[in-house]
Amino acid sequence: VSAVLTLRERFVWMARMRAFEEACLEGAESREIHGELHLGIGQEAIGAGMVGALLPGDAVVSTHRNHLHAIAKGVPLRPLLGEIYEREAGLCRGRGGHMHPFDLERNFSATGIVGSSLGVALGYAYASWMEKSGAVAVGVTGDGGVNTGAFHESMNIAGAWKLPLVALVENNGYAISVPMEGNSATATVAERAPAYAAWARRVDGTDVEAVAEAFAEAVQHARSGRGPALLEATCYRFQGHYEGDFDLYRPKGEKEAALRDLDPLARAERRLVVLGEATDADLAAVRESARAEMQELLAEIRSQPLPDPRGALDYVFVGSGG
Ligand SMILES: Cc1ncc(C[n+]2csc(CCOP(=O)(O)OP(=O)(O)O)c2C)c(N)n1
Repeated sequence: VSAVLTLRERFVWMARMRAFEEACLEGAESREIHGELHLGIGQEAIGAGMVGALLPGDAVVSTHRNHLHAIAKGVPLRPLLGEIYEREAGLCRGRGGHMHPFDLERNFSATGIVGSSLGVALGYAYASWMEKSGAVAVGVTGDGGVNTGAFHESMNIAGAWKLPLVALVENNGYAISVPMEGNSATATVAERAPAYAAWARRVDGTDVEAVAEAFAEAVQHARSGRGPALLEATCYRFQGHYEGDFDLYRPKGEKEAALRDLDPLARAERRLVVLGEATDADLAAVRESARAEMQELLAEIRSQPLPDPRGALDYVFVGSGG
């Protein structure tokens, strides 16, 4: 179905994803980006693990923390970053912003309503079944989102009707400040799968090869008509919940340990060096070139105009503007 990527190729994707997120971080610090900004730094192995597994007709519906999934689905970086920087030339002409990138051509969307990505993805999955298109819908959510009614309802119907839905759960340990054990009746999300007649796997979401393998299998299962797949990928969120979060809820030393052991880029680098597939200098050059690419893009976007405030409602409602 999909071209299999090498570890080195996936590392390049992760480096570009990290640099993309850092380019966004810059906009939060300079206050060029308004509102809450949720970054996926630390979660790049999930985004990069998705690359290559989906067909153009497949859909991805993401969350408030959506940039890496958009990149994985093939949304071009220029309009994506332009949208996050609220530019008229952005993906949604600057009206959606960071939380609501929407790309009809690439079947990518996101919602800030926690858990509801699953319901939207379920709609795509139902359409695929009705039209016999063979398309799969991926609904992304977090360890918090899986406790919403929308998640249970969507998974149940997908199981009952054997719809091609993949629930991709990024378990980064916290829902804002609440750890998984504070709001989940089960220790893992994957163990809920039998209640939905779903295929399930729990994978180390900081190991890009493990994610790639498990995600491809989840997609294949959903596409085969055997019902939904539930893939739980564990990881660690290195930034605050959003940029501006006081970040006072983590036990002492936890983040430092995670930075040492669970950084997906560092993990891939160590493996590439051990396998003799890259040197430290090669890998540093990959990171540097990703940073240069994003800085160049950012400079271009900064020179672009913001939308005219008089057009704030254009393109927002059917028949308004455009
Ligand atoms: C229905 C709904 N309730 C509450 C919120 C506020 N909120 C935004 S993000 C978030 C936590 C989400 O946690 P999780 O699903 O684990 O995703 P993460 O932020 O860790 O990626 C909450 C409660 C919301 N956006 N939507």
